[in-house]
Amino acid sequence: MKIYFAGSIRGGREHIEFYKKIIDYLGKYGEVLTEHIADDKITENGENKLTDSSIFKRDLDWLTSSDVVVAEVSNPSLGVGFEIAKAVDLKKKILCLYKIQVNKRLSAMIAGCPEVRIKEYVELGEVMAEIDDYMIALR
Ligand code: 6K6
Repeated sequence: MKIYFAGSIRGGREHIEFYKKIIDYLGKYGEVLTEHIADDKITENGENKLTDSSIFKRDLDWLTSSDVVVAEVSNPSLGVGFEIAKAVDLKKKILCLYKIQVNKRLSAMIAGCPEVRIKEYVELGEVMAEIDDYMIALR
């Protein structure tokens, strides 16, 4: 199974530790095409070797070839929102993971999207259990 993991980069990197653990766990179910999302060297305003247009093309090719999209949406990110909308158009299976935070709420355009499965969580153990249920149901 090819898994496209989406997580905030220029939107902010404060949840990167969650991205690492989720990507590791997803490895149980298939190939994660976008492991670099959890790379500490990719900072929100750091230099990138690739141009923006080559990142856009490469990521859309990966998204198109994926079987399932898992997005960590705790941090608002234009790129992740775009990828989710594109995944909906491409009729991908989509699981969104949102860490419950004081005085914050997930965008209604994600929370209200009928094609997206949303899991709101407090602890990572809940995420792992959700991934197990979701991935086993896809088999
Ligand atoms: C390095 C430093 C700044 O930017 C970079 C390299 N940028 C990216 N590399 C790989 N994927 C990217 C990059 N920028 C955006 N993406 C894609 O959009 C990823 O697949 C993420 O899921 C999503 C993040 O979007 P933003 O808007 O938070 O950057």
